[in-house]
Amino acid sequence: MNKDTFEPLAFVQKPAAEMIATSRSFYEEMRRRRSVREFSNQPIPMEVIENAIRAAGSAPSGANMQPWHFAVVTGAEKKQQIRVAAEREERAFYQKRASQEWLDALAPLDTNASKPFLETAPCLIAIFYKSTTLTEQGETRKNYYPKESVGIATGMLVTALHLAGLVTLTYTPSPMNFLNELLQRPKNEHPFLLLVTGYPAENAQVPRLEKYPLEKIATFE
Ligand code: IYR
Repeated sequence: MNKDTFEPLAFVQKPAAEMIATSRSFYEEMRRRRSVREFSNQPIPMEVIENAIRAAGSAPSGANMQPWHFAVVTGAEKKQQIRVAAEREERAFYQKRASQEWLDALAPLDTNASKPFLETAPCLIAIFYKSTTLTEQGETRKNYYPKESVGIATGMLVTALHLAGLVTLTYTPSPMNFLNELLQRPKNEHPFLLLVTGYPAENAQVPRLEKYPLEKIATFE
């Protein structure tokens, strides 16, 4: 490859033993991550959020279009507005939209339409995927695989925040187009997920649950 749009890859191969140890300890750390619904109101260092979003922004994306926007909300008034709008949708969800099958699947989580964590948690990160991007020249450019790309970036964000010592909840009120209006995001941006971020409340409880073992989620041949 000899194109002037290329540069050498910076890559240092590690010994296999180190790779195995690193992958093992990464797994041991990641399996400690839990979705948390009881938050402390303790503020968090904003630099952690900034760095975690930088890490998310390094994710691979379709044709490197980077079709994401992260709207960070820490203000009490905005968090309250988000809670009010989200709880309105949640009431409709629990009272009529959700099928009995869906409600049964959620039963072990003991969730309901009340979402106090949207105000208690110090930081809400509203993640949007962009179906198109408005270029500096004012042209509309199509993005490729925006949802897949933002899904990967979101996974990296969740991972970065966990490794930094914070807890998160991947929260998806449905529908959540109220986020466009409340956060003044343009129509080409579509809400993907609300990442609730902070420290856990003292004595926070989480559902007892198990993750499938390797044999159940992977095949090797
Ligand atoms: N959004 C609702 C319901 C809900 C849906 C799923 I899928 C979950 O994994 C958990 C909850 C709520 O947050 O209560």
